[in-house]
Amino acid sequence: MQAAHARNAIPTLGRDVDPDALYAALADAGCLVVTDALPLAQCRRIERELAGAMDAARVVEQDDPAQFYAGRTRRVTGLVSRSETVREVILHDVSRELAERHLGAHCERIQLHPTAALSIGPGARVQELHREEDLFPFFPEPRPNLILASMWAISDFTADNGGTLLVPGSHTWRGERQALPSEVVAAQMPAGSVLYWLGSTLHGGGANISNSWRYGVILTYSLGWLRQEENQYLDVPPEVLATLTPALQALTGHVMHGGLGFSVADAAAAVDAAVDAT
Ligand SMILES: O=C(O)CCC(=O)C(=O)O
Repeated sequence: MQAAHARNAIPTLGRDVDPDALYAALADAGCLVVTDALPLAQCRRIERELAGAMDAARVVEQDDPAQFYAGRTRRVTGLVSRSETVREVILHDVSRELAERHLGAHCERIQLHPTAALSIGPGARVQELHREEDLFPFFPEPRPNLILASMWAISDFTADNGGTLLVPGSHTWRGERQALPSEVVAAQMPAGSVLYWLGSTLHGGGANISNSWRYGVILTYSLGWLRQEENQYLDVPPEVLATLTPALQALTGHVMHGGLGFSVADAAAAVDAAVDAT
């Protein structure tokens, strides 16, 4: 009875909890909320830094149910180049601790996968449940650990305003098993919290039946030798790359992974040297 209850809930822990205990909860349920991870002042700074891009984002008013992305949503990618505060959040201690535990044994270094600000507006429908690792169908199931996703709550997330839907426990499912409605749980968390889920966990954006926009920032990490979902080589051009710390330069993937990724470009060579020196 207790196990069934645990499977139907997203574990929620504070950021002062020991990283091993955080990862144990994440690995067990396939998802985890960590509260009080980001001061509200930083949430507001992210909003300000991305306001121009979010205002300019195209909002599809006429929803097409066949589309992966629901209408009445705003999506802005390329966040490393757009927001200094997002750069800090990418390097957040808790994310790095969890990503190292989930991915570190299978690569020389982890990397950033996609970055996006996702805002779900009033009237938006639910998104189809999916797994981040669906982009890598070439691995037989069960797939190795490939991806860790995080969703930072910039506004409060509720069951009514499009809080991300998760299927706790679905990271252990095989084949075509579909989630029953009773197995789907909305992440409800105050602004400043962060939701983590594994690449094998079913999830999707929730429907927004409220009057306000839900605002989240998704930052995903993957094994350092996988093709990144977002093309960071183009989205972080050399002039931006030169302004990043070595740790962030390494995360964007502009550093060789073993023998992979050599280049004649001065910028890439300088980054390799800077990272080697740390
Ligand atoms: O917006 C969300 O809560 C989830 C978004 C998502 O999973 C996606 O866009 O692939």
